[in-house]
Amino acid sequence: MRADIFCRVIDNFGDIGVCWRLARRLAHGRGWQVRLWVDQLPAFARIQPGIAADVALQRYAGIDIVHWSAEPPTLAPGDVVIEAFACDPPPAFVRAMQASPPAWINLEYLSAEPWVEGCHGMPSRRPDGLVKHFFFPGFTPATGGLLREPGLSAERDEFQASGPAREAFLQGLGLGKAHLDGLRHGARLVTLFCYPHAPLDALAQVLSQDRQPTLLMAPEGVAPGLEPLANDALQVARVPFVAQPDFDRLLWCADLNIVRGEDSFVRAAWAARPFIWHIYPQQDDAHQVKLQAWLARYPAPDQAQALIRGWNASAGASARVAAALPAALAAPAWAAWQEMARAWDEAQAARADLADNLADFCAELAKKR
Ligand code: TRH
Repeated sequence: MRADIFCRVIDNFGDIGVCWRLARRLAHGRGWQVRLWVDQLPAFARIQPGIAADVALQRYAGIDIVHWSAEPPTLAPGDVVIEAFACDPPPAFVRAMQASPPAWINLEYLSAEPWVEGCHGMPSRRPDGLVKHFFFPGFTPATGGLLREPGLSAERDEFQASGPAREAFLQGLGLGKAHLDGLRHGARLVTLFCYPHAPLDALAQVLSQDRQPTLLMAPEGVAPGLEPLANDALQVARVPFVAQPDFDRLLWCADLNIVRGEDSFVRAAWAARPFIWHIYPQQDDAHQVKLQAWLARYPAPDQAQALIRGWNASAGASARVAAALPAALAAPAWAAWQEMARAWDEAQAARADLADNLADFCAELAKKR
């Protein structure tokens, strides 16, 4: 199969993050020839060292990468066209699709809302006769599933079982001796990848007064106001932006991950450790519905649910986090949350992943053509 994946970067790194993972899964897992069209290469280069931010055509990890500029190159469509998040491939490319219509997929945003099941896989015929199919990621068998590499659980479990592997990895990220010593002596490791409106004051207030010390690791440029909030009990360390596999490993290292968007959220689930989701804010609080839908499928203890709701509250987030965080980190909630995170990962890992589901779906469409 030859596939074209189209990615328009709306904001931050999630759009390209999802597309890049999907491209690798289809190319490396299914042997597809993948061409990834990206409009903003600098965002791509942040999460994948080695990507040139100013090149029209390049090849990386066996995948062709096309700069989707105002005047994109003329290339014949493959057997499958995947547009991420309704990004509308270039009109000339769509016209060229008429000659031999490919399987055309609109990969939607992830949501746990029940209506997704009814819309997953639905066709939509256009006036020009081309048919687009909606493909919805999701948490249930009636959806397209979630991106997850085969062998992930085994690799993660081996890594998490090895103290020296964690230490060597963190050292490689630039963590100094004092911080590594702190972790060796029982400091809690928390990663923080959040949006600018996160209730950091409350997070810092609780952690800096806790009996167990914390090392808070945040990527460069995220939550720039953290450092002044540190004290003996709450240490702050910066990590550079790293490629996705290392970002995943960082999440595997932590006791608690604070993540955001869509892709880091899924990867925190795959760390099989407790995490707080900072959901991407939408107009009119539409994200709150998505958050509730996910929490209904994430059976964390009440204290953890209260914390996640508080973290995302449109008003009074700091007070709610200050009240909820100590309870979520204390017994018995913390142990229950840890156990639940492992069980939730295991349950999701038992399902086929999004790339396999999508490849099978496209193969079925191809048969019908
Ligand atoms: O960056 P995000 O906030 O992105 C998105 C987009 O803004 C999008 O428009 C919006 O609709 C969506 O959120 C909900 O969050 P996300 O999805 O978690 O993407 C971050 C990506 O960056 C993810 O693929 C992991 C990657 N990453 C690295 O590879 N290395 C790193 O060091 C870091 C910090 C992140």
